[in-house]
Amino acid sequence: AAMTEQVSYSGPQRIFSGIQPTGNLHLGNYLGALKKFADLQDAGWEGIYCVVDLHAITMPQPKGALADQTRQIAAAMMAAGLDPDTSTIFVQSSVRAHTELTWIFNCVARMGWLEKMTQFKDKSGKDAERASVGLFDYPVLQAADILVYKATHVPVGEDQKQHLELSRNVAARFNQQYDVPGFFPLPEGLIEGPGARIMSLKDGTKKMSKSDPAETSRINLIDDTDTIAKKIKKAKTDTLGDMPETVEEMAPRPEVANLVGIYAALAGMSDEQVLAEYGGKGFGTFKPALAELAVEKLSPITQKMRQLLDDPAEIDAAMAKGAEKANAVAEPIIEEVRRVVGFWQV
Ligand code: AQP
Repeated sequence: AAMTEQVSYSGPQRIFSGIQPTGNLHLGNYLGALKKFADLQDAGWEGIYCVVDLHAITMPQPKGALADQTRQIAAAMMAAGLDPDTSTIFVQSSVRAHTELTWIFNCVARMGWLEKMTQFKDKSGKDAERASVGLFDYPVLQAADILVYKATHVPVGEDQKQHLELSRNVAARFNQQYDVPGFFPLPEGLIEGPGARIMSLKDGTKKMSKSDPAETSRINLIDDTDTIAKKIKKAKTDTLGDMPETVEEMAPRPEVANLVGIYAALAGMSDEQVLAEYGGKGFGTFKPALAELAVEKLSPITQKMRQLLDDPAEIDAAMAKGAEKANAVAEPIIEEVRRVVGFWQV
């Protein structure tokens, strides 16, 4: 279980979150992360949003692709509604404090904590001996990302719950080990809500993921209207008949629950409300309605993304400004950390 503390952090509330520049963004990334970021910004939260390219290199990336992939994620963040003047949007590798704090946290985190991480087990597969040390250390870098800004809240999808708990443990242990109660906040997830766990369109028990080899398992943000409609039409359901009438009836039907959840998240409705409208109807009615809704919600974002990428000067200027703003927050904090650790002061 995550540690708790006697003295709690009393600094300002602040959000941090990141997205890796690896492959195409999908509906899960949008609903679990991007859409939440924009909603939180609009609700008045101070937010720091990062394209985490240091995380991306924990797995091999195609030669020369990293900068373009980074620009795509930056474009997606902006297209989803993050405003570089209101929020801080930047590229992780342009703020050196992330890597410096990672090293210090490497000496705070315990091997046993990292060995429990299921994402490492999943991603390293059967050949864990050949995985990069970086992949193993990924959650420590993530803790540094959050805490180098003393961020208190982290909007992410449910797959990141375990990593977030590790961040809390690192923060608590640092505070304890260096006898600085309340120095780092113990960051809390903002995970709940529709869209926290979007599943594969082909298997309702597996999360929708960039790395799934089956293209039809996910809806990409850059998919055109026809492709989105086709993928939804072909999405797996089951042989248990028409749409369920209640949430209880839906419980043993993971594929159906996923489609209803997607509808709910896109429409800003609850599952109950979706079932009140579509319960008892056939999938021949529900799927086209879902496809239409997905296109309606995603196409303005896709369009804006394409427009930004056609003339990347705006993105690049935003990232430069974001790096400056992020550095301005991180530098004084890493300075404090150096003092707390007791390094030589020049
Ligand atoms: N299926 C999902 N449902 C809800 N949220 C999701 N996220 C990812 N998948 C889902 C959230 O998206 C954010 C960005 O995550 P990332 O950049 O770490 O992307 P990822 O985890 O590499 O994306 P994938 O598709 O999950 O990649 P692979 O295939 O590598 O596993 C995070 O907030 C994440 O929770």
